[in-house]
Amino acid sequence: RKASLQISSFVSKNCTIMSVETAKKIAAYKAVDTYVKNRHVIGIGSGSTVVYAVERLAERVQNENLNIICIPTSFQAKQLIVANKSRFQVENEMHLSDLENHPEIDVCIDGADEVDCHLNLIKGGGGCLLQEKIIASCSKQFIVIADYRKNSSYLGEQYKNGIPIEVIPMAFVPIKNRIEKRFGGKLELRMAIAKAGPVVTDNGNFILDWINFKHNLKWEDINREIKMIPGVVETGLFIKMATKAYFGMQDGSVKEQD
Ligand code: ABF
Repeated sequence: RKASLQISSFVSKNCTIMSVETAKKIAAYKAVDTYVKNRHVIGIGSGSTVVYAVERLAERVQNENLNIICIPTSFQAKQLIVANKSRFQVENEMHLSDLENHPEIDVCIDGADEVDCHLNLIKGGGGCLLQEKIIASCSKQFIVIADYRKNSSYLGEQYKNGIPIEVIPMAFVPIKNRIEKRFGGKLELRMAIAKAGPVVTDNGNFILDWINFKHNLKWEDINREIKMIPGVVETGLFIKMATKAYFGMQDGSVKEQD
């Protein structure tokens, strides 16, 4: 089956504007085409951009007879791998595995909520930050794929939903109070739709979203300090972890940042 990249776009005053979905797709395809090689162990991120990466991966597995091993970063990622395996009938070549069997990953491909000019990230808007960070930390190369809206000069410039912090449920109030007192801003317990109750992560934890934080903070120090608070499981600050970012742009190009 010939791989095809269908571009949806509209023309405005002589320039072509790509849709956000197309921007995600071209970034994802570029990352998969550039970094995935036969027999690679691949970390599969979470979120809507990664859907295109797995789609492309499955196409390449089928077209090029690749043999790859996929390690999911979430329940969603696992389902995505399983769905594409059956869709493309590549049962024997696109293997689903885990860190027990494959503790060393060649390349992890994942989305982000925001990427600053130093390649620091906010992740976890979708709630999967803990497993995403574990998988990224086990990967030789960590490639970020995103649309143009995620490309910022500093964290918090465009993304206003806050920095997610995954916490042990019984500790969410003291953790919230300590971070607000020490660093300012406000932490909100993430609630499910219609406020039916707190969002519970794949790991059984709660998420606090840190909003209205100051900009241009020393994120490496802050990340370390927050992680030392008892009850904090992980933060959505991915500092100095990414190897490269691909942004699908409005003009149809893919911007690279490393
Ligand atoms: C996950 O998906 C998260 O860490 C991040 O919050 C989100 C990005 O999602 P999308 O690709 O849908 O923008 O990787």
